[in-house]
Amino acid sequence: MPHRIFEKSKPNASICKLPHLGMNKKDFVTDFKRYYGHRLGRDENCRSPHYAYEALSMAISDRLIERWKRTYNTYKDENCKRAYYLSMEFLMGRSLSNAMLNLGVTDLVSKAMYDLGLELEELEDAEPDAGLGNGGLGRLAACFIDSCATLQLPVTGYGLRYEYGMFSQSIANGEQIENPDHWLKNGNVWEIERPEHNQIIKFGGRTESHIDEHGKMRTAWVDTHDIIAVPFDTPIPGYQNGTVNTLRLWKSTATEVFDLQEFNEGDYAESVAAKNNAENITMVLYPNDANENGKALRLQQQYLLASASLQDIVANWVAHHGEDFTHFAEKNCFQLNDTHPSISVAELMRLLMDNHGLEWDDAWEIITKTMAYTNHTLLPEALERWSVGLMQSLLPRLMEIIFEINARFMSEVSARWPGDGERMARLSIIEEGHGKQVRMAYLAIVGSFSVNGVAQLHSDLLQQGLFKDFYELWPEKFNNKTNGVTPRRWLAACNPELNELITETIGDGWETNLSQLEKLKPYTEDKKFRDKWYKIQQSSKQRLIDFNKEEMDIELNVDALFDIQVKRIHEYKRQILNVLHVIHLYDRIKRGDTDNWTNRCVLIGGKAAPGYVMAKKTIKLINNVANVINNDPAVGDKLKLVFMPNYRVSAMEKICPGADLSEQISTAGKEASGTGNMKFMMNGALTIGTLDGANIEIREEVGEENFFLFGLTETEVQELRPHYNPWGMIEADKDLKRVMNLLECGHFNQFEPHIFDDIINSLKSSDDPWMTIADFRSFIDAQKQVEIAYNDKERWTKMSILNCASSGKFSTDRTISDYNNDIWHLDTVEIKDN
Ligand code: 26Q
Repeated sequence: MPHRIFEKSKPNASICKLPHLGMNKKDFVTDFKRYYGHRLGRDENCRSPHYAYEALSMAISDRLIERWKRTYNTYKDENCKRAYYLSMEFLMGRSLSNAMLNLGVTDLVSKAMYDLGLELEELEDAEPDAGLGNGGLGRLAACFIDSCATLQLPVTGYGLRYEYGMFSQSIANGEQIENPDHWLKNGNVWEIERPEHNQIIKFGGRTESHIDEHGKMRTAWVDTHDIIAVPFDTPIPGYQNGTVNTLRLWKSTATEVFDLQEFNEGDYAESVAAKNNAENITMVLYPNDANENGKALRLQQQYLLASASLQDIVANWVAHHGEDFTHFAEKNCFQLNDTHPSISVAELMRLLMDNHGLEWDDAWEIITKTMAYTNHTLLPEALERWSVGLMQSLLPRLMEIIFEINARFMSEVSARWPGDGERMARLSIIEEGHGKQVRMAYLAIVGSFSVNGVAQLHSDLLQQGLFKDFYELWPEKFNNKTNGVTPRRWLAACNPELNELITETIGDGWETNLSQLEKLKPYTEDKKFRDKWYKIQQSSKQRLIDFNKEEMDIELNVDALFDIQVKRIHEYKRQILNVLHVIHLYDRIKRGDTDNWTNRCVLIGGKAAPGYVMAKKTIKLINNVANVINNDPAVGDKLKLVFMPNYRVSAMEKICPGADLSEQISTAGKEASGTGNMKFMMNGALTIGTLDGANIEIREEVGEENFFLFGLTETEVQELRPHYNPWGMIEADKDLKRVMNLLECGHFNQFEPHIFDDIINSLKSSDDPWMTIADFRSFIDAQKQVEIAYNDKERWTKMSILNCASSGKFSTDRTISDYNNDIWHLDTVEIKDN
């Protein structure tokens, strides 16, 4: 009876036994044609590169899936310890070129497509970005899982499958317009839906206590409104090593049971509305990257991620080990990407106690041996807080557990510091006051065995400031893990020409052992090598020029200094300081102060959170200043200012190879790490930067003579703050005074009176938290040094090579090795050919 095959308890392996898929040109051509013609039903009349992209991606994806199964089976057979990276954001960008690189087939596929009359780059550009993140934190998660697979570590990423990712940005009249990003509208060849692993997520309702058959007090969470979380898996290939790990993203849908219930009660409309509500949870990524906004939907998203992922992992444990959790903590580790998934601390308690019968102490021991928390911000206003009232109504059982965690924690504190009520109030997970709030960072710290910052300065400042009391209590929990970026995407794939030159010079191996780039250092003295390096930089600049011409129809000169600042728009990142410098250069041109002039193109890109008024005004200012400068015939090629719209992962892949100068100019002590700084450095750009975040470590690695430093240190910022007097500084600096005059007289907003008043006022305010004016003089002077260096082509090229050669530390392979050695303690797993 064939239809019963799938009901047999023993899985039928024979249906999966297949010969290995071929990895040569001919096999790719055959598969490509079959997908293109048969699966997608297209022919030679099809004018869109989209289907060719899809057909090729299917052929590539097949090869990944083959290795994916082998990896899955190997992990299962080895019963190895696993880690889980829990993150509300995975900013993956495009998959095709990365998959080909990691399978080692880029060149042969490129030739195969060429034989078919197709240009590989055109197909790659047809892929939409998976923009499931805001910026640094989301892209870090993507780089991390790439490195985990490359290091053959059994790590799974867990996140949300937003229907709409980060909005796409366009500019009208100089202002940001947000357009919804329906990235899934043409389907997604890289994912596999796995309804067999659906999880039920509870919301609302109330709790009920009862005594169980053993006389123990038990709590049940009842009368809940349930939704279903459906997992979609994406393969994450390591670099040419046979490992393919998993990124599992949850999508919310309505439960049939629930619908039926409401329907039976006659509330048809209610039931349809409830279904919509359930499907809404993973509809859209919240586009703010700093300020918490307290929206119920966001809390629902966070809980969905935590609950679905933990239930998935616990169910898998029970399937293999039964209800015995004695060894759970030896085999599992959770890394929390900021506080966003930190409700996990309470959710794992709930699952272990309410669903699996563990006692509080046993469950708590598991939590505090498996949870690890990474902080990504020093801005106190960005620390997540949720109102107790909201939590009680949405997640009543979780709120009870958090109260209990806090009560036990408070008694620990009072045992250590008897009678110190102020300290207790400072440390409490519950912030008392008008509306009680849950401090999510404190919940994460109390529940975790490890707390880390993302660059040395950031980790130090956390211990001295934001988390000082916790550091005093548990110094052993605190550690630093300096960020990195994956050199596969951010050098090997995005800069093929430099890739080739590096490999022909020092051999391969640097892709997975980036400190080997050091071997380039002697070649700074080799004129032939320098010429090649310079030529490649120039051709990357030309490609960036072409990209800009395509996207916004502006002509740039390849001989100009390409000065680039791309990142989210935020006051602390000080795009305005960059603009002040541009206005100063413009002023010099207009004054005729142009001896030894260096032509410069200043490119700025980034998205503003839709509700962040100052950030949106900054975009408008950049565009208005650009308009005046770029249309002034007296300026010509001497200076250009361009706002590049819709900055995203795939744009950065074209931008970072074409940069001469990388702008990392945040107020010292505000940027936790930065990762764009590392991408630029790896591609040979020089940095102008403050002593902030990972800039400090970049400068240490490359040497102070190869880094343009300016600005106050974090300590100096603190010392100056009480007497900060921007007005006095403006009066004392002729150049600054002229720049401020141009702004204030409305030179850049002639027909839009007062639109920049807020910006001007905040610059001139002694309370300006970002102290932009304080760093103006030092920034201008450092920019002067940049010009002197740039005018000496040989010197600049040497410095460029040294920046790339010194970037080894900033590979996420190093970062992930550090996480693994200090926190996760996973064994590497070779993949068997099973
Ligand atoms: C929180 C609550 C509600 C809605 C949104 C958020 C939210 C979302 C994203 C808060 C923060 C973020 C993202 C933060 C982020 O990207 N931080 C950056 O992390 C990088 C990786 O560690 C660092 O390099 C940057 O310095 C840091 O700014």
